[in-house]
Amino acid sequence: MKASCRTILRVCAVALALGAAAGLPQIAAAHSEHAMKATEVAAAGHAGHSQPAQPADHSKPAEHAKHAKHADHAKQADHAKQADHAKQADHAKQADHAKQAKHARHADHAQHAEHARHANHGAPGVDRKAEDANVRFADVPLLDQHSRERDLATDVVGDRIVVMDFVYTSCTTVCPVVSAIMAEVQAKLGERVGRDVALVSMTVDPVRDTPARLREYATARGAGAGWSWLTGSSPAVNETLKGLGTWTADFEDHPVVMMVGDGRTGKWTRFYGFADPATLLAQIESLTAARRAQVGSLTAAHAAVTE
Ligand SMILES: [Cu+2]
Repeated sequence: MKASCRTILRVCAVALALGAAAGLPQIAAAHSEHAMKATEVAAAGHAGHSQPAQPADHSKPAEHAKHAKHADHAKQADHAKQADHAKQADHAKQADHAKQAKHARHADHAQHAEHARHANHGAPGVDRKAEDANVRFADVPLLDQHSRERDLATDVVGDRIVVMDFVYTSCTTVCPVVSAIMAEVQAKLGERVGRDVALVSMTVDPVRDTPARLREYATARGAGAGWSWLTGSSPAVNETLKGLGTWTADFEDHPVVMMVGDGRTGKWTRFYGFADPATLLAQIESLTAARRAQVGSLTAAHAAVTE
């Protein structure tokens, strides 16, 4: 994940600052180290300032020199202020990325859920980074982690509720976090996985991600039977990704996106960034409730007809 890794690393500094603001101890420690350095620099500056740079005779040129110095200081202060503003603007712009970087730095399984929750400030089900998605299932054969040929629309999705992510196994930054989110969703759903809910991980790197490689990756992440890992020929995978609206020219710069949808109703939602597992579960619950309401109204209609 070269390009996006670079992006992620570039914003690590921002993540540090945000971490300090959030009170994360180790990040705050790093931050205070910066503060110490700043103090040292300031002290050095003051030391320079108090050095007997001014001649003792208070001649006019010396006064000018003093003024010039003060003007310089003022300029520097201004610069410092502006730099701060620029930094803050940057922070605002890259806040999302910074969050992602923070997550990537804490790919640890146990910490993960907590961090995923930090990524979304809203209550479960309220995610500003969610949007309705128009989904088209490409009519191409895919392969799952057991090398079985699968049709995404009929074999994998069918009439199930589906949670889908987009990963590649050699990604060391973002994808492990996404997979951990999926693993938590799997754990929370329990026996529903493989029954009315399907979990799907689509590779974005079909060249390297063979079924065997996906199987190994899936096993390492505790993927159960209801969690499909899909690859295929490059054209097939690319067509599939384009249909789902998640294709990028450079797969290493793939967006961090997960989808939740209902194969029965065709209602799909995209979640950008590291989705809170609770948000994904809330979406599944909402789709499940909509199904129940549908069944309820059909039953009522049937009762009315047969009355
Ligand atoms: Cu990745």
